Amino acid sequence: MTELAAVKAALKTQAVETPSWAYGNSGTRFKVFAQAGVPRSPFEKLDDAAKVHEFTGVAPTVALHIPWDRVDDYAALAEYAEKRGVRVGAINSNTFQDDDYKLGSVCHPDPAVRRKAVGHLLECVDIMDATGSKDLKLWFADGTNYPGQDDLRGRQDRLAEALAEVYERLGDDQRMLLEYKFFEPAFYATDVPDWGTAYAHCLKLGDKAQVVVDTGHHAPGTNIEFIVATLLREGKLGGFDFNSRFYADDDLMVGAADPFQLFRIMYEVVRGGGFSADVAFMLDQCHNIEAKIPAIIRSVMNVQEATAKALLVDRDALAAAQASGDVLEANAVVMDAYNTDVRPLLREVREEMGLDPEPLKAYRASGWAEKVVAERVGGEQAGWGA
Ligand code: PSV
Ligand code: MN
Ligand code: MN
Repeated sequence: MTELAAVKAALKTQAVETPSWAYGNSGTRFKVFAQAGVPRSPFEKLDDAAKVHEFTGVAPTVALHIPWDRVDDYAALAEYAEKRGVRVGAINSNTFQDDDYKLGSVCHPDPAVRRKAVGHLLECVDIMDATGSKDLKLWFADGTNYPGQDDLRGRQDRLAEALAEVYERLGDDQRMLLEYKFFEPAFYATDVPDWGTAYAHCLKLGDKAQVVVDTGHHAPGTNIEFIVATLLREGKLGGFDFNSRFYADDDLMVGAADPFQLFRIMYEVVRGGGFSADVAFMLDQCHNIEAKIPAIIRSVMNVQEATAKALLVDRDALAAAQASGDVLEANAVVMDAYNTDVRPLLREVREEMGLDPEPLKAYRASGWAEKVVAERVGGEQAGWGA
């Protein structure tokens, strides 16, 4: 295989998971601008996700969020997805929306609240069993607002105990993906604030526990690719929640704010063998003012473009420059790849996959947006507050 053929082959195998909550209405705490035609049920979210896969060819799975995507029959939901050419991806738990969770969930001082939270996580594993999902994605809003509010170490002990119970319940081919976030909603101390804390818990739990890197969950200036390289080196990178941030956890389209950062991250993934390993490339975004399906298609394309550029880095030339201490040349090799216009290459890849080379144009011409606006009246509010 020529090198370009290998790059194309890799791009064809890439899979980007889209989040069910990105298809519904969402907003900030100030206002939700409702859009016409948004899904009214988890089934309709899958219909929209199937469209993204139809036009991109690389978005075959959809992450669910419980209870936002609660249904009576999860096996039927999975079957519905499969009939539309997609599958259920990660099951995202939600231990942050009930009044009971004011002081936390699995770290709460009251054992009764902890039990309720663990019960929810175990229910999520039941849903994984019913849908064939392989990943349980855990993000905890747990933390404290004031020094002295609770015992920092005690909360870590409670977290470890809860995680261990859920870990025991996982099947052989199921994983637990632990997500960290440096602040919010708690402001003084967050119980899983960084990759180190997530890593320490996952290490103790075992091979089926891995860390999720949500690109929006870091302080400004954080070198995320270093974290990616380190986790991959340790075999503990479970996946990504991709999105973009300008200020905090903005959940904007991945690759919009800083496409160079996304490229640097994808280079470390390629370099670390994560591209062919079980690293899940998930989106965790909300589309508050832009049309949702086109924004998700655009996001998938942004991931593809960053990946293509990462695959194009001339690693032999880079290694030679690094070994000889040629700082400028090493940087030039990386920048050459980043500055390559990979859009023609991706158009070719799509044509070879039997797709329209222009997914956004093809989606717009398909009439799907007009059809759902006409058919779906009274969309549900997905995401926060659903
Ligand atoms: C909250 O910050 C958050 O965006 C996390 O990143 C989760 O992955 C997501 O919500 C869904 O629970
Ligand atoms: Mn996330
Ligand atoms: Mn987030």
